[in-house]
Amino acid sequence: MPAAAALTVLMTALSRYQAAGDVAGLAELAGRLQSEAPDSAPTAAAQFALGALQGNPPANLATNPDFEATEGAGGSEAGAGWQAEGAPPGWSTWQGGNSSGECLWLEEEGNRFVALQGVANGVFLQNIPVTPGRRYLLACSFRGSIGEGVRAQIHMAWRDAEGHWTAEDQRNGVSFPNGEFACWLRAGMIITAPESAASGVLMLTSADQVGDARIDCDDVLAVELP
Ligand SMILES: [Ca+2]
Repeated sequence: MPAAAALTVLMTALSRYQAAGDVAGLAELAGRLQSEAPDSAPTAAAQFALGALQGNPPANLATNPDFEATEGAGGSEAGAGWQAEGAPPGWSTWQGGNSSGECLWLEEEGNRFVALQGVANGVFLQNIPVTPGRRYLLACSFRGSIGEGVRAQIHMAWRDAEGHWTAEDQRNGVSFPNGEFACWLRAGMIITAPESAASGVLMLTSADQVGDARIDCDDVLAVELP
């Protein structure tokens, strides 16, 4: 199905599910369309699902999702190369060997957020316990400079009960659109935990940033859908 047609189908069907308050139906449809829909469709699906959840929102599984907490453990559960130093409580940072940019925790007008600046391959990440077969809605706010060729995402990868990467073909993310964004925008997606997964590794990623271009992220949401 062409991307535009998939999006039209998605929006129409999601409207019906939302009107019925059928969050499970929303998640099912979003999961089926995710592989063929454009980047904007996962965000639309997540927005519709959030709308249906209003009044009875599930708990946010992310630790320190708004980056406001300044006390507590420095990093999320460690993985190879994860850095806790300088990261907000609950979060770690990671950069690939080819990357020498900055993973920043900033404050502006009383609001704290994180930023990826000049990274060839940089990530803020944290571990989130998941149940195999359940669907999860991930979302975050973003703004900044996302030039052509830059790939920035909210992304989920999977680890098994021993902490090893698993189901690498079932990791997925939704890309932030390219452009210059002074205001906060929202991106989101719905994803199903693979059978072998004991935890998800929620990532805010950027790759191939040029110069000192910076992408900011805030207000992460990770909820298990009904
Ligand atoms: Ca914040």
